[in-house]
Amino acid sequence: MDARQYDIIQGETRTPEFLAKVNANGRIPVLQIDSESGTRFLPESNAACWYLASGSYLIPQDRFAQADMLRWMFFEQYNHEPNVATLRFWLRFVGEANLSEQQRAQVMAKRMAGQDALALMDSELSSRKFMAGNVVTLADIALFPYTHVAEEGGFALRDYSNVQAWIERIEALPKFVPMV
Ligand SMILES: N[C@@H](CCC(=O)N[C@@H](CS)C(=O)NCC(=O)O)C(=O)O
Repeated sequence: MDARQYDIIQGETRTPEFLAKVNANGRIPVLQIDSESGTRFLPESNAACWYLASGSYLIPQDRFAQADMLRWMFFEQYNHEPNVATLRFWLRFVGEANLSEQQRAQVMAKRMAGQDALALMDSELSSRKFMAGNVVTLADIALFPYTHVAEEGGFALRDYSNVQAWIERIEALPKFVPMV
């Protein structure tokens, strides 16, 4: 699978061409699907993950288990990513000194909401191995990336020992591929 990088700091996802052809929402990641009937683009990371994992062991068959897994994927989008990932982006890539006044005003609220999200994960992970049960699912795939680098956004992972153990469990999975 080939990957194309876009520089979001330079606004490469906001060009008229990107908006018209790839994602009218101006954001990455976007999965490009080429088939005989043409090329289609699928924005939204969790939609792309669902497409790729469809039919695999990463999506439980049981109706409740599947919905419960989706619950954690919605949590990732609503409670986790906008706080944990956004703060990391602001602090690590934009730089604290370069934040706009509007961004600066949101830092404290995002820090508290991000801590709440990590604390909820930590308490849920006290009774099971993975986010949606004792087997790995797409919910873990959705939540792992920004959780394991949360320190880069100023979150102290040592405060969440069950989350730390879960990170180690995921990194020990046979087909785990580290992010570069
Ligand atoms: N809900 C979306 C979030 C996508 C998103 O916010 N992407 C950011 C980078 S992580 C982006 O492309 N920002 C560029 C911009 O807003 O111009 C997903 O999970 O795919």
